[in-house]
Amino acid sequence: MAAQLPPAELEALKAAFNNFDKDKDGKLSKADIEATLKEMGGDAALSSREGAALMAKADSNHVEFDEFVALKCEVLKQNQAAEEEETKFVFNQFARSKTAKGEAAVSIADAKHGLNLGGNKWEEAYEKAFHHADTDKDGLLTFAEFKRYLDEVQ
Ligand SMILES: [Ca+2]
Ligand SMILES: [Ca+2]
Repeated sequence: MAAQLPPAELEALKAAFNNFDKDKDGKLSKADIEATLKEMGGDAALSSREGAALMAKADSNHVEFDEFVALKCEVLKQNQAAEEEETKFVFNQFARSKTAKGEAAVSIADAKHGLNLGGNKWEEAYEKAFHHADTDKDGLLTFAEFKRYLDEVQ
C-alpha cells in the first residue's frame, strides 16, 4: 500500500504520523490519537471521519504506520469517488447526445442549451473551451474528456 504513494506524500504521512505519536514508540495508542485530535481542534488536515477511523482502530490495538497509511489511502479513495460522483452528476445534466459508440456525451449544442449560452458574450470563449476539452475533436465531450478538462482547469 505504502509503495503506491509518491515519496512526497509518504513523507507528509510520516510527519503526520510522528506528530500523532506523542510518546514516540512508533505506534499510535488511543491516548496519542486523542491528544493529537484535541490539539488540532478539528483541523481540516484530518477529517473527522479519519479521526473516527483511527480511534476505532486504536480501540482494539495500536495503529501502526502501515495502518495509518492504509487509512489515509482509504479516505483519499472515498474523497475521489465522491468527487467523481459529483462530476458525473453535472455531466449528466448536459449529456443529451451519444458518441458513435453509444457513450453518453455532451455536444456543443447540449452545452449551450444547458448553460443558456445562445448568443451571449460568453459563447465564443465557451466554444474555445469546448474544443480544447474535446481532445479527439469529434465535436462531443465524453465523460472522460469532461473530467480531464475539469482536472486541468481546477
Ligand atoms: Ca505512541
Ligand atoms: Ca470528444
